[in-house]
Amino acid sequence: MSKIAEEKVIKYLEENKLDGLFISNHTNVKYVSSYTGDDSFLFITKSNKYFITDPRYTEQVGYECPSYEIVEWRKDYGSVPAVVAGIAKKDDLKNIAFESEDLKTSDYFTLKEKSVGLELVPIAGVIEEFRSHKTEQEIEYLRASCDIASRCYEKIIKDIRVGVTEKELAANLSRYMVLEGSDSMPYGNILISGARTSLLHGIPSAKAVEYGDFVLMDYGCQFNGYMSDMTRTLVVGKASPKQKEVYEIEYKMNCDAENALKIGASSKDVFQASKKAVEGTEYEKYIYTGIGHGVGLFVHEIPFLGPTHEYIIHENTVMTVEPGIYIPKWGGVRIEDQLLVTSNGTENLTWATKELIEL
Ligand SMILES: [Mn+2]
Repeated sequence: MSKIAEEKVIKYLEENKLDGLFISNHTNVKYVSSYTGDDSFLFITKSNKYFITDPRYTEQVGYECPSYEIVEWRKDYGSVPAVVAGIAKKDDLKNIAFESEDLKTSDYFTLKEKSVGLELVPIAGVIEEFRSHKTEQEIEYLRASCDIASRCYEKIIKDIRVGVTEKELAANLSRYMVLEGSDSMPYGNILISGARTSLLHGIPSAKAVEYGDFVLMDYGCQFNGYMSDMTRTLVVGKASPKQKEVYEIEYKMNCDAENALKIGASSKDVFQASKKAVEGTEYEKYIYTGIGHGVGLFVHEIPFLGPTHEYIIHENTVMTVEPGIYIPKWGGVRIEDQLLVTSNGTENLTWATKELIEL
């Protein structure tokens, strides 16, 4: 990835007559350099590539990013923006771009103060757009990440029973993903039950699972940094008629949206398709409009699906489709798959069953 990503950055600099790009967004740092650590920055100029970090990471950067010149910001400059200003002066740069949606305001002011005469050009969404075109290797990692998450659905189901708490189940789920091959730390999982399932991003609690509860699991892991994100909802015991009805509508919403996801479709098209099954029912008022997002080195990235987004879906993007129905104080159902958009439709990377399971 990094080679392709770097080439795209260099080409962007040339095309836009920029002398350099200061990359502060952590996911963009990872994407461009293949670095796996934290707290680091890139400064790519027309003649050099600087990796700005501190002694906690210098050895690791030497292994992971050997083509970069490492700059320890504490040692010679005192702050990260001071490094950028100093290098710009040393290398005689006239203008540099920075990530305006990411750079801290205080860092921006420091950079401005220390780089008199240097033009600072705000850019946004540029590397994010590069990231939405997945390479073969990225797709392979995303597929592996989804495989792990799907395998763990089969495992966690066996642990779900009356009396076990949401936290216990969430801990088991994380453990299973590590044992199945995910990177060491899966990100925070949503595992909630009963009426709490209407909380879109509820946090696992000490509540014990009860007979008749929905259990909603929205989770995923990383494989070589690449993320999976899936949701399944099941019923502990026999589903009530209302649970069945809501599940069926939601299931249809999920399938309709996935069928609408294809090259050339807009975010709005997919959203409209997702609504068809719920329109005119009493549950229409309980949907949420954010129904999907790209996934890669970060869990929520472009393109986003919803009525206010302008994205057009293209080939080799990997994204989730996750409409849901959330009824306050009663419960919610969400089914989320992660799909690869291909030249002949989509491939669902989340192969865990989405038929209603009654445990
Ligand atoms: Mn999601």
